[in-house]
Order: sequence, then C-alpha cells, then structure tokens
Amino acid sequence: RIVRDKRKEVDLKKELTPVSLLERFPLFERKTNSLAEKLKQVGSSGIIAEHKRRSPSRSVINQSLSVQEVALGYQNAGVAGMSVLTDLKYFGGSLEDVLSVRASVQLPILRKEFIIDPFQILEAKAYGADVILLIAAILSRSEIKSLSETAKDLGLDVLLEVHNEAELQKSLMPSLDMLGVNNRDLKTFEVSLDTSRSLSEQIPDDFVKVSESGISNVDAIQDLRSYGYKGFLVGEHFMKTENPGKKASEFIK
Ligand code: IGP
Repeated sequence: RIVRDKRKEVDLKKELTPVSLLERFPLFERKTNSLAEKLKQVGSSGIIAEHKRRSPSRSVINQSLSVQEVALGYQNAGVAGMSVLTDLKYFGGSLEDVLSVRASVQLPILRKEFIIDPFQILEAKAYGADVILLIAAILSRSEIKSLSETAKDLGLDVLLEVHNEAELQKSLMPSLDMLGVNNRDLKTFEVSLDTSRSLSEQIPDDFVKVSESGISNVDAIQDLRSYGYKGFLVGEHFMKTENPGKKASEFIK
C-alpha cells in the first residue's frame, strides 16, 4: 500500500525535479556529518530526536511549533542527531522541513522516509540530510544492497530498520552503518522494548545499534545501553509537549 503510494509520488517528483536539477542544488556538494560516528563517541547522549507533526497511530502530535524552533530546542538540549519525517500523507512532513532544519542546526539529519527509489536518496542529499532510513519490511535484499550503495556513494550514512529476526538476517551487509530495531510493529502499531532486547545479540558489533520508537523514560535508555544500543530514536514523547527541546534535555545529563 505505502509502497504503491510512494511509487506514484516518486514518478511525479522525478518529472518536476529531474536528477540533473537536483544535482545542482547548492547543498548537493555539502560534506555530510556522520551520525554513526557521533553515536560512537564516548559520552554521546545517543538521542536521535525526531520532528513529527502527526502519525497514523496517534493523529495530531504537534502542529503548532515551527520546525526551526523544534530543531534549535533539540540542539540546545544536546541531542546527537535529528530525524525529520518527510512523508506528507501519513506524517504531515516534507523535504522543506529538512531544508529548514539544515538552515538552523549543525546536527546530523536523518531523512525519515519510505525509501524505495534511488531518486529519494539524491533528494535527501540535495536537501541537506546526512543519513537515510531503509526499512527492511518493504525492501528485498537486492534493493537494500543497491539503495545503501547509492547512499554510501553520496557520502550518506545508512540506518537500516528491522522489526524481527527474518528481516535482520536478510539485511546484513557491509554497506549499512547503523541497525535500527523498531519497537513498534508497523502493522499493528503495538510497541514493546522487548523487540530491541531480544534482537540485540543477533546484531554484529560492526553496526551501531539504534533502538527506535516507544521510548518514554530515561531508565529505558539506561537499560537499552546494557544491551549494546548506542542510539535512541525518540519522537512522540518529546513532540507531544509544548517544548520538545526541554523534554529532550531531561534525557541528557
Ligand atoms: C519515533 P516514537 O514512538 O518515539 O514517536 O517513534 C520513530 O521511531 C518512529 O517515528 C518511526 C517511524 C519509522 C516512522 C520509526 N520507524 C518508519 C515512520 C516510518
């Protein structure tokens, strides 16, 4: 369903902004800032704070703050990186949000999108992102391979997201930097941090481990660290407050 929607969206966008034009965007030449390297640094907060206006599981989360305000708040709090949802239909985001965040902060930026086509990776680069997300549930192994290699060629980091053992086993390859375990089941929206706990030992040490979704307290982060996680992707818990940056700072010493 979502893959079909994205196919259409991408075909339309390719006509409006052909690759030859994207490659001439000023940010296309920008040297990227690695999120994986940032997470590996000793003393990193590990927090990847997300900008999320709404979601299919919770409808409206926060529509009143500007994306710049949110980004500056997160940066001041000391987060390691920022995730920016660019899907319009389900999350109310856009690539312009990435551009606004890029203009406001130096943090590594993850383009949070359902990526199915190399064109979306060129867009990510052209709009100032540093990292792309690939979701194992909607991609074959050969798609993961070609998309991640495209990203690496452009100097972007790759975060590969899995939700179960089969997705993890089919996906392991050297062109990935980070392995994200999504605690939320994208089909049922059920959330359990046990997903991260139980998959952790099957993720080889060459990948930076990231736990995604449903994280709402500092103790959970301490616990996940003991399973080897170095990155913690948090959206709703910060965004549902009036001051997401302030909420994020409570998670960072
Ligand atoms: C953030 P949460 O529960 O803190 O808002 O979750 C992030 O993990 C979630 O938005 C997410 C997501 C995704 C969204 C993880 N993987 C894939 C869209 C597509």
